[in-house]
Amino acid sequence: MVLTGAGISAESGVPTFRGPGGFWRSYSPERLATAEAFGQNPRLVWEWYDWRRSIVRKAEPNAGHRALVELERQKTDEFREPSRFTLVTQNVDGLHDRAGSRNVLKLHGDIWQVRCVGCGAEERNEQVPLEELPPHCSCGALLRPAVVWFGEPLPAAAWQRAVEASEQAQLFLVIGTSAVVYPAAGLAEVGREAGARLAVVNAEPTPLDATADWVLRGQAGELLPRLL
Ligand code: BV8
Ligand code: ZN
Repeated sequence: MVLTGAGISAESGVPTFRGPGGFWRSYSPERLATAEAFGQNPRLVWEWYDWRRSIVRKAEPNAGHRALVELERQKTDEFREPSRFTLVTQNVDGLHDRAGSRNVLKLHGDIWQVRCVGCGAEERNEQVPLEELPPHCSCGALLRPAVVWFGEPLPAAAWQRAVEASEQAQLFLVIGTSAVVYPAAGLAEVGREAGARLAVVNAEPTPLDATADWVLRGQAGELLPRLL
């Protein structure tokens, strides 16, 4: 079981949330990644996502993403049961998929998906920059990014599968996350209670370090290939 956060995409040039480059203009993600902010000012929120989409579009998966693809291939071939390896991410950048990871569980949605606030239609939108800001659905209503904002529930199916994988894990690998956002960060506790060993790979200390069996301090792009 692997849980990743923004740190695994940092070496691809994608800003993390809470790091030095994490803020945008004078707003914090916690202020912009909310339904309230979108309701008040959909244009401003979409300007933020348009900017992030333009950065993600230029980003390439890094050695950390690729090491997880190789780990998945080994685990899957070795046991010939795909369920022996589960990759869960809090990231919305889609870099795990572009690196070649299969069935990535996206707990916080996908920056390349949009959803109509009126009719609920969901579709892929890869326009960079967006042709219309904010974009509208063919039904006339506003489109929103199909990501999970603060105060919103996580997608039930992905969450359920992430909990099941955590309960069955022998090894729980947490990579590149400050582990402050719940319920995602709580998966490590689910794993430990079910008997998993916990390894944290992160550039800075996290609240999980105290209960981890191993803490690897450094850059995921450097440590994961060595770990592999
Ligand atoms: C929910 C999508 C309920 C949008 C995101 C008070 C106490 C506890 C909890 C709460 C509280 N008040 C509110 C809550 C709940 C809240 C929460 O946890 N808040 C936190 C901030 C306190 N959670 C929610 O609201 C969740 N929903 O609870 O709903 C509910 C239930 C039922 C019905 C209705 C409602 C929803 C949370 C999801 C929010 N959406 N993103 C978008 O991306 O635009 S969260 C956002 O944070 C991203 O998804 C991101 O992935 C996530 C976590 O951040 P990280 O990935 O960890 O990134 P960060 O920058 O923090 O850290 C990066 C780390 O990498 C650092 O440690 C750094 O050192 C390290 N690093 C950097 N470079 C490298 C590296 N490591 C290795 N190598 C490197 N090169
Ligand atoms: Zn619509």
